[in-house]
Amino acid sequence: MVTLTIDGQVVRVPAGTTVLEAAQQAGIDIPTLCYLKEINKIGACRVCLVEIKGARGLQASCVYPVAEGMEVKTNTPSIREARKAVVELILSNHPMECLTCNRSTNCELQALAKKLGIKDIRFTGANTAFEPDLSSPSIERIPDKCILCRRCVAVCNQVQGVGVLGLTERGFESLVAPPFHRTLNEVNCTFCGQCINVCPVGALREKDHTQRVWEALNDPDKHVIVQTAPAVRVALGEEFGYPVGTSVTKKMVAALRRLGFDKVFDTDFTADLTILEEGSELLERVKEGGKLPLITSCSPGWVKYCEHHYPEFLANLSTAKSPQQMFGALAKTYYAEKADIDPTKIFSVSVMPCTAKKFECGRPELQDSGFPDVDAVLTTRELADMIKEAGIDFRSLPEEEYDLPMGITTGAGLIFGATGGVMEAALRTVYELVTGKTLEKVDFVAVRGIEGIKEASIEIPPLGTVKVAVAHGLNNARKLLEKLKDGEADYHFIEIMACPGGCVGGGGQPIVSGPERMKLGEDYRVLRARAIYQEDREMPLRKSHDNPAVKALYEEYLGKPLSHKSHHLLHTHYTK
Ligand code: HC1
Repeated sequence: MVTLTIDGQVVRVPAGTTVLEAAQQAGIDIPTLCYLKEINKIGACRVCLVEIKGARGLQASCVYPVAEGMEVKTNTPSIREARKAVVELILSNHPMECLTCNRSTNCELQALAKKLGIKDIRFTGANTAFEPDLSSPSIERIPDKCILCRRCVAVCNQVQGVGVLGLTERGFESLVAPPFHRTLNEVNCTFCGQCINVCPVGALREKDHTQRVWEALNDPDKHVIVQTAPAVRVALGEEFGYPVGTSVTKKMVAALRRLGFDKVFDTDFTADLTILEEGSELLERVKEGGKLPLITSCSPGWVKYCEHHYPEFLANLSTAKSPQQMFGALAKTYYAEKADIDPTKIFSVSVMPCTAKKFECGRPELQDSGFPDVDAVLTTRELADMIKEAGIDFRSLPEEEYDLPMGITTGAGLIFGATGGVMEAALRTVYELVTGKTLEKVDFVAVRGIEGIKEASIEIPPLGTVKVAVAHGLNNARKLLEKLKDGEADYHFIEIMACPGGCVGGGGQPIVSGPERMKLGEDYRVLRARAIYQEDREMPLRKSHDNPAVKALYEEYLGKPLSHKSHHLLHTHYTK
């Protein structure tokens, strides 16, 4: 341990701790901008400057390690003046579009300017104008607003291992962009949106689908239905002041009705259906010597990563469509027939924690109803914007239930939203399908949690030992696939989710700012996942094959898992 003083307060921290982290542990607030806990520690923005006795000039506390006997000051007139000048310089080259910026009131630069008491800007920057990149179906880059903090570069390269963003050029021409000034659509971007989640300003944002949804809602000829993904319900509340990790499922349903949706359904219903199809596919491959390990394909960012970087594993991907797309395919077929509605009049919206879902819904492989299966994809943030725009007082809403039949779900469908959830849901079903026995302990805790790669073995007689693995975050996916390629691991079934933490950490979720991440005692994705598992525990049904609405769907419409009709509507093939 190392003992130092910060602002006269004695602090003891482990060796290797930075001055910023030590101050934080002592409850002393040092402002930051480029720093992002566990992701970006580069001392680039110079906002976290402090005075260290004996050191020359002011030092960036986010990269300065503590030392025995060190004396630190964090709040002197010269430190405050230096921080102010740093932020004024950034602002001198920043578009003053706060009134219309999508990050207004949720912008770390705006908050910092306020916190530092900046009322005038003494400097004039070049205000270099860059072309916005609106090319991708999921993510838009507005480089004029970029403050070169490089958080997005760190998350894209180190956390996701995708590496399509980097710093180019010099001086006022400096730019964070894909190589050779290509657009995001021209490079191997997976559209995971993790860059948006870490951007402190409005330089990265999702492709807006709110206008097309408003138009559909305002059209009396349209029957507008909505599905909500598992992870949305445990994060939406953050946009309305609830603590991270609060589940607002039933208020969300009420809000969607007040927005004017004709039916409010749940993606968890088709998550249950996915388990029936994917579980059956696993058993078929095991029995018939098909390609193993079977790898989940419900995360579109992962599928795109696989196509770009590991096409040799495409045959391992489950042919089962993602729950979003299964829902879309059924909305304009099964539901349209059941509700006696002309499918051309149905407008199908999904609310997703994910930006890549906007790309997924446009994939040509995923249009099997004869119409666009999903017409619009709102992120959790966009749904919150619409609720606010409609003047709905979210916190005062009553709790309401989903509509029938595609709102009937189980805990297994719900846990899809956290890393390991698809695997756990599959094991709950596969065990009972194979053994014919009731699974008494449904919690497979070995596949839960935030560890990057999780492995487990489960005895399923007469199949024997079933070996599974779970990876979340694309860098972890890469490590796992490399192990497979090197023959260092063998599994029957693998779950891969593109986003760290799984969908609870999706690129369309409410943004947890840098300062908030420091203040939260735990990883925000762990808190959201805990809310999911809590809700799962409280569900009357916790196994997908027990879902009565899924059983009815098979009886009335699909026949059985992997039937001809199931294959037509619910399965696809990804080929390179
Ligand atoms: Fe997900 Fe999925 S779990 S991919 O993370 O399989 O986005 O929540 O909707 O489709 O169900 C996302 C979440 C989501 C699908 C399901």
